[in-house]
Amino acid sequence: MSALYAKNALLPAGWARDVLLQWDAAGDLTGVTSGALHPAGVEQAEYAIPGMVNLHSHSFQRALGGLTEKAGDAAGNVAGNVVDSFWTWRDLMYRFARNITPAHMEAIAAQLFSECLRHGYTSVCEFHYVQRAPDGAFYANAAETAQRVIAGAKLAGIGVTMLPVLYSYAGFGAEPLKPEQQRFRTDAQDVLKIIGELEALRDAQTEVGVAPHSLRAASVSQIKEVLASLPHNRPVHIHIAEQQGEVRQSLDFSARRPVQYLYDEVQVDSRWCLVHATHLVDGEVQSIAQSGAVAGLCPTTEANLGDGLFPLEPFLAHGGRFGIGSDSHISQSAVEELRWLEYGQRLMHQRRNIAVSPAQRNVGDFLWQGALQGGAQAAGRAVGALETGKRADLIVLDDDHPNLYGLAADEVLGTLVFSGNDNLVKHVLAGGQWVVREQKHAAQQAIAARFKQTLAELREFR
Ligand code: NGQ
Ligand code: ZN
Repeated sequence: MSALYAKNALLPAGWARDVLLQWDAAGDLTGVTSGALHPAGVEQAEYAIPGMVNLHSHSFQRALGGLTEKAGDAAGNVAGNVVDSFWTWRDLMYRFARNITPAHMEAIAAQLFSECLRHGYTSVCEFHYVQRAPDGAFYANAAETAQRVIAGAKLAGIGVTMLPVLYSYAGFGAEPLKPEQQRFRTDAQDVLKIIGELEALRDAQTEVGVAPHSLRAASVSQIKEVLASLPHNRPVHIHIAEQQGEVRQSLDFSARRPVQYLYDEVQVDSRWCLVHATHLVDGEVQSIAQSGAVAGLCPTTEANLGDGLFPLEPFLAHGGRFGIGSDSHISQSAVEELRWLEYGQRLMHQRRNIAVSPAQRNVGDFLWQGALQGGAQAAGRAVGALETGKRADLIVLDDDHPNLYGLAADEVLGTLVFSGNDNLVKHVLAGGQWVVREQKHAAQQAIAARFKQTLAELREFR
């Protein structure tokens, strides 16, 4: 039995004092007792909060971060007539994905996930679609690349929900895939086969769900085919309504906007995570909120790609559930996602303190707790709260840092999310293991060395 004694701990009902947290060898919390005495020999922390869930990741894109920030770089751009967009970024990303090997994917995932842990994420949902070899054939083992990403997660020590992607078309109406999308090609049976292969890897740190890539890349009948055979209660994630262009294509094809089309055709419930869901009309906001699905918001990537802003305020007013993801990984910080989520709303509405509820007026607390709940639901794992039976996933904040000096507990998350750029995540416990100590990941050097070697190999192709 292992334990931590927190002078202040963020529990589901809010901050509590003098909390004894205990967990077993399997990494599950076995006791969360507030108002406890400090047992001799038990490590003490000033502030402990639950580790965050990163509900949307394409881990390989970590190796592309920062390299797409030059105007007119993409195929099809004409000098002097440069319109860079989500779609031109996507061309660059496809080009980057061409040469990546399974070993690269593992090395990148390990690096990314170690960074995520250092910045407060203890779980990740991997939306995994580079599933074939560069020539478009499956590897001998169809689940090869998914297993490599899971191996990267194990090396880093993060909990993972692997979501093999259904990806058959280039656009609505079964438009044939482009040559550069052939590595991503799966049909419903392929995806079910991969999920079957991954079954043996499921454990307390590893869940497996599914992800129809988008309504562009997967048809409604395929989605139904997969869902009919998917084991019960597995998470289902989909990209939806990220770009205005996608909304127009959906209207042209189905006479409905993407979210409306999805809700008309498929029974969307609390297993679902709608990633981005940026461009919504009022009825769609209500549909998502009422269905219990999670809106998977990725503010830094959505800003980076020029998507738009999610209508958070009406969504919350309808009781909508949300979580955060780092998606393309131009940021690996939970703090940055939450800060941008709120700042996007302030800029849009020209007001302050928007992500709150009648019961929770502190923006930082509301965002952290909300993203924990939605993230845990989207991950389909017992995470996201310091309570008995949940995974022992927590962050000890750096109470030596001047930012946290002399704060009341209910000022801590506002400070964490909105003040400064130092990383206040000091120690991280994931699945009952101390994977980060004094801001250093346990395997940081070895993981980084392998990642740099991978970058050297991949950049030869640029
Ligand atoms: C992806 N990323 O699958 O990596 C997508 C771009 C697409 C984001 N949507 C590709 N951020 O949507 O077709
Ligand atoms: Zn995505």
